[in-house]
This record gives sequence, structure tokens and C-alpha cells, in this order.
Amino acid sequence: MKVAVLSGGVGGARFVRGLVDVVDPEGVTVVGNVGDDLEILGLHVSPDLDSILYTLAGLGDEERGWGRADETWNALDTVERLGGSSWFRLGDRDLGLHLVRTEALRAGEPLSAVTAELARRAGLAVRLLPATDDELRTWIETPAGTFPFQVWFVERGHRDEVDAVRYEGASAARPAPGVIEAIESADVILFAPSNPYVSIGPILAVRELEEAIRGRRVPAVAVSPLIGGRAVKGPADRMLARMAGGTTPAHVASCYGDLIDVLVVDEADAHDLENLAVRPVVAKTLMSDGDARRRLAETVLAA
Ligand code: FO1
Repeated sequence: MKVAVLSGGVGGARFVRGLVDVVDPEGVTVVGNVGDDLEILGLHVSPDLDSILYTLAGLGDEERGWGRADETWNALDTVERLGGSSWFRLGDRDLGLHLVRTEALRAGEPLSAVTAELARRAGLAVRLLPATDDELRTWIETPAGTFPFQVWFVERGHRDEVDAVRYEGASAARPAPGVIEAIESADVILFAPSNPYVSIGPILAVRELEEAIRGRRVPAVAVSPLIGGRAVKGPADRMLARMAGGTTPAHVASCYGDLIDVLVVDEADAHDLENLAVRPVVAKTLMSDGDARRRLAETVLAA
């Protein structure tokens, strides 16, 4: 079975981990968000691609959901003492990956080629692709000003309400090599339970990619990131309330328009399916352990 999954970082990575337990990973292509990439301390960091890579390779910190397990912070302590930027926490183990990626990008390799090599070295069986090799960056408009995604999310602790989200560079961005082929040859297209605005939104902002999904002849299934109208972690619920007008399944589905055929919602939202324009499937969506992740993946594929 061939599966194309659009995914953000933490929630998406957990979802893909369950998916590869129930389908042959060789048939899975993950199209990852690069809108929250940043340049910091001279390094190119791709947090969402890295969360997927670390999670699938079994190297990730399960509790944090990002970065490496058994991490130490010696380099960052030095950065802090020397007055460098230390608000974005790069651990010693994690730094090694950013050094290799940054060097390869500076040598002119596209992000997709660098990511493929990192994934191969980490032993990943799935194909991991950035949505685009071009520069596409998410900006967050708030009453306090407009900020690059990570400044709003990490440095400001996503405390500001969000008025709008902008994807800088999207109009010129082309899908990375392999993305369109993966979508067009998939038996099913999945939208991971990631934030629709800042995780899936930047992927869909790549026009040809969105058109490929719009032209699909196979089902597209999204998993809602909300449980009982609340985000498991992060600002998705506040963003939906303010920008979509609510946090019901219909509000989540409205972010994807006719790009999806099915929305998988949690049991806690099953009472609230009014105005939902796509077919609902009710499941337990909290990915608390391996069994829960596998059960969710099975339900999504059965849908
Ligand atoms: N998230 C935080 O909340 N604080 C951090 O200091 C932080 C550092 C970081 C370093 C590398 C990496 O791959 C991810 C990191 N994240 C951090 C997570 C990241 O900002 C977000 O989870 C994603 O961008 C949202 O999908």
C-alpha cells in the first residue's frame, strides 16, 4: 500500500510512527513542513523534519516530543555565557545534525537531498521529503506585531493571539522532487493530527502540491489535532477559536476545504458533528502509547 502523509512535527511524528507499524514503511512518503525552519547561530534548523526523523529512528525525546533523548546542553551553556542566542534550545547531540545539514546546504545541496541522506544514515525506511526545497517561512501576525514562527512559538511562548498566518515565499515555492509523484501514486493521502495553520498550512501553501491533492482520485483523510475541542499540546485550539470561529470538527475541516474527504475525530468530539461537510470517523485519537498509535493508524486506513 502506498501512503502519502502531510505532517508537522511532534503530533505528526507520533502519528507516522504508528502508521509504519501497520503498513510497509517502504510505501510511506512523509511530506514535512518547512515553514518553521530557522537560521540560528549560523545553522539551518528544520524542527519538523527533525522531529519526524528522530521519532522514527527511535532517537527522540519522547516527553518533549522534539530534540534528542539523553541530551546534554554544554554547547548552549557556552553560547549563553558568551551572550549568543540561546532562546532556541539546541542540545549537543542535536547540534551535530544541524552542522552536517548546514554544511551540505552551503555546498549547494537542496534540502530534499540533504534530508534523504540524513534519513538514510538514521536508518529510516520511510521516505522523508520537505514540502519544498525553496525558502518558505511562516510569519505570525499578532496584536503585538508580526513575528517569524519560532520567535512567536518559542521565544514568546505563543502567548500572543494570532490574527493571521503568512507563508513567505510560498507563491514562488515549487514542490521538492518526489512530492508530486508521491501524492499522485498514493492509494491514500493522509493529513496528520498537526496544527492546520502552522504545520499543514505551509505545506498546502505550495501551489502545485495543493493542486495535486485537489486533483486526487484517492481518498484524503485528515486526523483532527483536537480532543474535546482542546489541543493536546500547543496553540491549535486558540488559533482555531480566533481564526476559524470555533473548535468543533466542522471548524477543523473548514481549514482543509475540499482537500479532504474524511475527518477522523476523537470520541470526545463525536457529539458535535453538526455542519461537518466531510465524512466523520470517530476514534480514540490520543496517541499515549504504541498500542494507541497503532489503533489510530488502523482506523485511519480503514476509513
Ligand atoms: N520547542 C520549544 O518549545 N523550545 C525550544 O527551545 C525548542 C528547540 C528546538 C530545537 C530543535 C528542534 O528540532 C525543535 C525545537 N523545538 C523547541 C520544537 C519546535 O520549535 C516546535 O515544536 C516545532 O517547530 C513546531 O512544530
